[in-house]
Amino acid sequence: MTGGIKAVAEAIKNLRSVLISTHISPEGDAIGSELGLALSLIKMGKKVSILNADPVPEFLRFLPGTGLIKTGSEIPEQYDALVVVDCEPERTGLKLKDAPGLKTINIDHHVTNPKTASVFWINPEAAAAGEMVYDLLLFMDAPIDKDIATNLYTCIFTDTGSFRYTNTDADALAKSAKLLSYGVDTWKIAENVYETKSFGRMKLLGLVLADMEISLDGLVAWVTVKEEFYRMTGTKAEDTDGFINYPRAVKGVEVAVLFREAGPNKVKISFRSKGRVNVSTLAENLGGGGHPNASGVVMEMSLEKTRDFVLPRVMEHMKIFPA
Ligand SMILES: [Mn+2]
Repeated sequence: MTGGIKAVAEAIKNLRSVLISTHISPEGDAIGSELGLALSLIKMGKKVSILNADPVPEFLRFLPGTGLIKTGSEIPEQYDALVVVDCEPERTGLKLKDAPGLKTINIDHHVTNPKTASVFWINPEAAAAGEMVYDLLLFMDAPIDKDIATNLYTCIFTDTGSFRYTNTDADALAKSAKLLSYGVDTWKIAENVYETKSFGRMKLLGLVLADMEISLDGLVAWVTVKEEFYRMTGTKAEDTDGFINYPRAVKGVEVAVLFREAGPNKVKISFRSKGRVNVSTLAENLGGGGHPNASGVVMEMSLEKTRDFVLPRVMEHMKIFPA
């Protein structure tokens, strides 16, 4: 195993054909990194395919090159290497065991990456995997044009939460600025990412927010998605994506909880912290897991019983953290 930008650049330079993939449930950084890399490698004369286990979310289909992305998990045989971006090879959902001899090259910014690829470059300092792809293309003196820059800018734009999260540093902004100089249409990206929600999703959000509750001390706010809400608004579970951000956005709230009914005796719970309370230990104590600021657990109980069981434990957990 070897690592670093130089090792990855050298490995990619020598490839004639490349298969690119990313994690299941891909978001902006995952798709943008794949496409930015793919479009540049194609310009270099390489044979490139992209294979993802899950389809491209609709709001990202405006990205240049999305037509190159195929959906499936069977790895075709004729490629020199598999390049995985924004996660480790194991999280692609591809049947890696069926291609044991395949060389893997990994570009990722997650500190949790297990470094299992043949060649890897892991940089947790990078705001997005797309920022790393940009560094790599510059390092390799590879082609960059408006389409490639549009993909890579979208990576940084989405993974920083539109330049709001703590990973928004001078580097991320400087590189975003350079990418914009290729003529990227920033409003087109923002509009597709943030202003293409369905009417039903907005009605669903209305139902969910109408019943938002908050603890007496104002530190914990929670929302509940009942299954009947989907029928009332013509929506699906995936339409609740991002709803947890609303209780967290309440002034004074440190921890937000989302209860989502997923069957008669099944509730999916998400926890989000503003940064001062570690919610990963909270989820672990309930049998789940996650990160310090974002975690979750699935409970096999009715919605009411789940809330009665979990909320006192959240309040108890808050006592560990001095105000
Ligand atoms: Mn990412």
